[in-house]
Amino acid sequence: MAGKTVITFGTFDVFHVGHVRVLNRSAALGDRLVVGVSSDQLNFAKKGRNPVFSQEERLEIVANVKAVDAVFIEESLEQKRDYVLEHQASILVMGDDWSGKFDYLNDICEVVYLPRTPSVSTTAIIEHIVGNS
Ligand code: C2G
Repeated sequence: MAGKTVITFGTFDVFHVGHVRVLNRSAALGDRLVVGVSSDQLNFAKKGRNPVFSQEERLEIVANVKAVDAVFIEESLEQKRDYVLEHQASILVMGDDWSGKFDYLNDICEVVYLPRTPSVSTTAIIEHIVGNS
């Protein structure tokens, strides 16, 4: 496959500007951007709550972002190596809340952590809507 493939992962629930920025910045690091969208089950395991939007809805939203070339469902955090190899990615991008956590994949790809957009999060949006802040 010609060019550099970038891969990134996330839940992308209640899609917001922090999400679109990390996707744009990820895409700018290569020629093709592939995104693993966390399954509902993985999200529940990580965060202890169900996402607002289902995995099919989140997948559809992310697939329709201009910077994104391909999407798939991420079933487990432990399968990162398989996903990187399967999609022939040469760069793995994660938000810096995961800093250092995926350095062990350095043998098969470059691992880049990007700073999060300040003051926006799915949790804050949900709290705002329910009137807690
Ligand atoms: N993000 C950001 N700025 C924010 C919020 C999120 O840059 N204010 C980024 C995160 O750093 C991540 C992406 O947007 O790169 C998706 O964020 P989440 O949906 O919160 O992703 P997460 O649940 O951490 O899932 O395999 C790892 C997981 O799937 C990552």
